[in-house]
Order: sequence, then C-alpha cells, then structure tokens
Amino acid sequence: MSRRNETRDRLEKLKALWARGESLLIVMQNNPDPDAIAAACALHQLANRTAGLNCRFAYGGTIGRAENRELVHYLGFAFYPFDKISHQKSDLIALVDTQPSAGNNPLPEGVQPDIIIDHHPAIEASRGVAFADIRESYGATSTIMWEYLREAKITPDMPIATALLYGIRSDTQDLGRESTQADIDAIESLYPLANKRMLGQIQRGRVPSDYYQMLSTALSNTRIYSHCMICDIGDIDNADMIGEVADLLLRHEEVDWVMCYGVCSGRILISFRTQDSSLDAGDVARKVVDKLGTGGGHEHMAGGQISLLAAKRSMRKYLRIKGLIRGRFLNALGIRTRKGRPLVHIP
Ligand SMILES: [Mn+2]
Repeated sequence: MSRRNETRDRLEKLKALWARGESLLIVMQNNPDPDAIAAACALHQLANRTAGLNCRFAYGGTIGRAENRELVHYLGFAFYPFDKISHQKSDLIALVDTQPSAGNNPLPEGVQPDIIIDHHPAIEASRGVAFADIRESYGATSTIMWEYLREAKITPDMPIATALLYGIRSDTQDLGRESTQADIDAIESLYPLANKRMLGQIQRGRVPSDYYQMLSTALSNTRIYSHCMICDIGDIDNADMIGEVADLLLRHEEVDWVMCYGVCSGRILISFRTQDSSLDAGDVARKVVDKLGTGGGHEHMAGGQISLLAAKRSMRKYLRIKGLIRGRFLNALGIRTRKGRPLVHIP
C-alpha cells in the first residue's frame, strides 16, 4: 500500500475511534522536545477539526530548554504537568512521540492509552492499544502528523506549521540524521506555511546565567576516551540540557560517540549520540541501563533513565551506578581504556 493510502486508512480508523468520545487528553513524553510538542498540537488540530473533540495537553517533567519554552509560548496552548490534571476526566488518551511503559512519559503503568502515534521502535506494551501508528523509519512524529493533516485536507495554521517544521528539523538535525523521503516532503510542504522570523526567534531562545554555569560545569566534567566522550553534568533542574550538551559534544572532530548524563528529580537521565552507523545507539542505551532502568531510541540518538530511589540514602550506591554506566558504555563500544583525558583545561 502506498504511504498515502496507508495514512487514509488510518485516518478513517482514528475518526471511528473519536466517534466514541468527546474529549481527548494528549500526553507527551517527559521534558517534551519540539517534535513531541508540535505533533501534540497537530493532533489537537486534527481531532478538533475532524471530530470536534475537546483536547487537553499534558506532559511529564519540565519544559525547560529555551527553544521549547519559546515554541510553547508562540503556540499559545495551555500545557499541563500530568500530575496537575485528572486523566480520568478525558474519554480518550493519546500518547505522541512515546509509548506506554517506555519509561520516558508520565502515563502511569496500568493506564492504557487509546491512541499512540510515534516513530520510536515499537515496544511490547503498545500491542494491545486500540490505535497505534508507529513508523520507525520516520525521522519525526511531526512528519506522521503532517501526513494526517494533509490527508484530512487541513492546512495547519501558521504556529502549528512552524512548530511541525521545527520539530522535524530538530529531530533529524536538519535532515542530517534518521530522515526519509517522507520527512523531506513534509519539510518542503511546511516551509511556505511557516513563520520564518519566528523560527529564527525560537532557535535563538534567551537563556539565563544558569545556562552558562551549567555549560561550564558540563565541559569541565567531560572526558575523552579514544573516539568517544563521556560527560557528567551533575545535578540539574532542566533535563533538556543533557541532550543539548550531547549534541554540542558530538561536533568534536575526533569523536563519533557521546554519552552525557545528569541527575534530575531523583533520576539519572542519559543521552546517547553517535555518527557511527556500525552500532545502533538504541542498542547501546539498552546495554548501558540493563537491569538498572529503561532505555532505547534510534540509530543515532537514544536515551535512558535510572531511578535513584533505591540508592537515595547511599552515596556509594549512587557513585557505583555512575561508574557502572560509564564502564558499560565503554565496553559496548569496545573501548579498553578507562583513563579519559579532560576535554578542556580549567585555568
Ligand atoms: Mn521525535
């Protein structure tokens, strides 16, 4: 079946499902990124226009990264922390850019969503869901949502078109990673509809002094081991920084793998980035967090999380986990040395 017919079929299924309720709760991952935010808003527009559904948005963690705050402000929708709303009040629940039990979203175990739209590798828990559209080859969930809007003959309004374009560009690093023809088509169609001035403004979101302090700490805690880097950001309030620093470090000319981790709200959060196609970042992430937490992702980018509840009162346990994940990461890459050299010299 062609891509277009497939989307048409799925749109019909969605509409049938929507006929069962009046309200839809759209749940994003923890610390939602631009792709999740854009896809959620596009789903809102689709559900509202085709079925008149009342939609609410919920997320886990925080919306911290300057670009994301700027984007949310521009979109003008109310985004609620999941624990501040009662999900029981919505007839239907949708998960975008994440899946049940993935470990990176606020949906409690035992609460089954009705809809999943995602581009991460499918996981077991998604099987029993009434509607699951999981397209692993797509660079962004925003691309999938753009195909639904197009199929439903809905032209996204300017903020949503801008968000979708930004979501695809940031998840694929401007089509440089994990992108397919579908992502390219979506970008080309969305470009004329987007607010170009706003795109620039979102990318240059203003940041507080803390941001530079965090960056300074991160750089001074980065070590190079052969062709990879490991960065320990330490305690942070803003979980988005972990991915941001990982992206920055991957630009280093001698490095093709980066693992960056920090502690946020009682959990170690880890980002993996690579330019090496011989090893899958999602596989490396799963190896690193094995029996400690959850993890997974794509070929070139992945993440993991480990709860520190069990290690709460024991500094030794905490340091042991950090040592363990560093060792496992180096093992996964086949790097023998345990002696890293500092990335920068602090005067
Ligand atoms: Mn995504």
